[in-house]
Amino acid sequence: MGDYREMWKGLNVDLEKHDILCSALPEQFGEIYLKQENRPEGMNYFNYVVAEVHGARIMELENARKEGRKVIGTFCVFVPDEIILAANAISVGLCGGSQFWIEDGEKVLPKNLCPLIKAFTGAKVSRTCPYFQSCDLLIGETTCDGKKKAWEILNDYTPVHVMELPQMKRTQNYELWVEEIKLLIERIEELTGNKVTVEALKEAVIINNRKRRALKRLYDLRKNTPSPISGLDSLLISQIAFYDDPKRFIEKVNELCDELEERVKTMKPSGKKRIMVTGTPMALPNWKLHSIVEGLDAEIVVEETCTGTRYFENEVAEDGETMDEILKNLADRYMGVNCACFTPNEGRIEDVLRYAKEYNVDGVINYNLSFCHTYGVEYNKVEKALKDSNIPVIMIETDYSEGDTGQIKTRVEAFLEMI
Ligand code: BJ8
Repeated sequence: MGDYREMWKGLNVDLEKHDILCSALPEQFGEIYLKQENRPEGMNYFNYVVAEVHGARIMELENARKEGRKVIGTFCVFVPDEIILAANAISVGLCGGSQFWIEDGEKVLPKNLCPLIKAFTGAKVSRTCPYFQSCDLLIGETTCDGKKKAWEILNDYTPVHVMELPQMKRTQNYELWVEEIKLLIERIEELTGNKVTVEALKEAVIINNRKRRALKRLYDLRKNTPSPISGLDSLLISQIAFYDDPKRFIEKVNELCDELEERVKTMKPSGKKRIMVTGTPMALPNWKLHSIVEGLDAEIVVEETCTGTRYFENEVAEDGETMDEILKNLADRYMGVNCACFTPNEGRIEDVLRYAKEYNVDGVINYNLSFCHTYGVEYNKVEKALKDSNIPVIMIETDYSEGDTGQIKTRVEAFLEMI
């Protein structure tokens, strides 16, 4: 990592604390990622992105800000990146996947709350995440209760614009979402001083669709037996998708896919159990479940999560010619995301069953972050649907701490033996 201390200082990062955070990551990454055997060459770019996670990309954001561009932080796949891009601003998905931030999060939030919320709040409160420190605006959403209320606290530290996400999918809910997108446009136009034009929005739709297509191509390659890429590596790519430069990211994912296409021609069956993970997202650097599972005789071949299929499935229709048409196309695509905060949410059950078949999985791990009630309650339906289709499933509920790693390993081991 280059010397970025001056830059971090300028961003009001707590340098001392940040040093502690930065010292842990290379070792963790080395242990989990670099020790994997036979990784594709194309992963070198993504290794570099992680090595420079608080360096080169932050420097790019800094340079863009010096040129007058704005940086906008998001937390949910419902926030339409197209609007941010069309206003010539930069969107960064803010990670909340580290145990490091929990302690500071718990200073302002209850302990019995989802670790993702505690971690991102802790990252801001402790001033140890240069992405947070680079943001000119955060965009929250009314998804789960914990996030909804956390915005009020984050707003004490930095401006937050909250989008009201409907929780049902009736006609009036689609209409409300279009109105919310319009309000977002107003807020972002005001912040950036740029007009979101039809032309810019059309272009942004195309770029974001290309990104979705690249990820879909990667995931489709994982349908091969064996998968030409580990679940760990695929997860890392999904996590990086949230904050990397979109055009470069598309190029690098496609390069990697070219390589993987060659690989599948010569790969021999490994006999490893094929696993689908479904449930709550895994924000960077949460690699806990994947490293446990892939440390055993199994490969994760698909994630039905927001750091997986929910991020890239379904494109925005590109036939919109007027602002109203494009906004309708955006609303249709985003309202097609099947998050457990919706009721009913039958679409997610259909997705889980479809992926189980498409990716030819031997079993499913339902991953639930502690205290996530929407996904926790929805497990009842997921389990029933999978059992009715004779697909084995287990529920793993956990947080970011390492305390239960041994116990999870034992449970997954027993599950793999059984399936
Ligand atoms: S679209 S999954 S990114 S809300 S924060 S709901 S884990 S208790 S992240 Fe999400 Fe958008 Fe839905 Fe996806 Fe549960 Fe935690 Fe809430 Fe969470």
